[in-house]
Amino acid sequence: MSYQFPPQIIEALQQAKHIMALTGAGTSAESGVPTFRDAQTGLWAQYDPQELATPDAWARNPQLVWEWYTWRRNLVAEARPNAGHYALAKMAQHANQFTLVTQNIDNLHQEAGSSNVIELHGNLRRIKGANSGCVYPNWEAFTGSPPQEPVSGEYMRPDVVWFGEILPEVQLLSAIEASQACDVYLLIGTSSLVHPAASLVVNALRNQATVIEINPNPTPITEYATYAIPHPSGEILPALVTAVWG
Ligand code: BV8
Repeated sequence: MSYQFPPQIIEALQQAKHIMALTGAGTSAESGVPTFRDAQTGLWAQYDPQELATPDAWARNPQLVWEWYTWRRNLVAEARPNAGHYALAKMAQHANQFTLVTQNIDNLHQEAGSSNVIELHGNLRRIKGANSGCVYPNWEAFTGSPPQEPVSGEYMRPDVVWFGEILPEVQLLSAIEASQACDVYLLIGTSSLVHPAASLVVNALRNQATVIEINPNPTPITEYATYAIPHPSGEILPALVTAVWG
């Protein structure tokens, strides 16, 4: 990796009172999990994720949506955390205060050892009653496409936030609080196109926090970031943790 960290980045992280990290699908790209911007592969090439990840798609064709998520779950089940996930878990041990907020639903931060992960968009490992919202920790216990809750007969759905659905209140409020309190905001592997997650950085910018974007491609935030590091997070994050904390 040819990137040299400006000394100001090292200093900002060493002196940070509260580091917040917001991660997106790019953080899992090096684990082989396709991002939303990647073209869907194979069977799903003809579908647009933003069409399938919606209550309307579920109402129209719950079986298709369930099978799409089963395909994604199997894809994620084969994925392992990459060096970027492990680096964020390590950063949390060094930082005075560290808040990890993710838009991802692949559970890879938890598998890398991160705790207290704030999941803004849910988690593909869990399913919930489509009407009751009653959450079940694993979907293997159920059969059917989509499965039905044995007693009530209600359909089960993935415990994720679809487009047009409100985000879980506690998680969103925690993320907002951290974005307002942090003095370093890491924006990692996200196109910053999906709201309200994408607008959290505005709170950090408003408070003159040091905003560090890690993304090989430019985003709508790049020009406002204090530093933009155009490299993959799986490479940069371990190098950054070593450069800052040895
Ligand atoms: C809501 C779970 C309100 C499901 C997801 C305000 C302004 C504008 C629009 C809206 C707004 N408020 C609401 C909206 C509408 C909508 C929205 O934002 N639409 C966008 C498309 C314009 N938002 C919503 O609907 C949200 N709900 O606000 O409700 C409301 C109010 C009242 C009543 C009802 C509702 C809900 C949004 C959550 C949707 N669910 N996921 C599932 O996954 O199936 S979002 C989903 O897409 C992901 O979770 C993720 O968040 C998003 C994709 O974004 P990224 O993670 O950034 O991934 P992406 O592929 O886009 O980019 C990857 C990046 O990684 C790229 O930049 C790439 O360069 C980079 N990269 C690649 N490789 C690497 C890398 N970076 C580093 N290292 C690498 N190796």
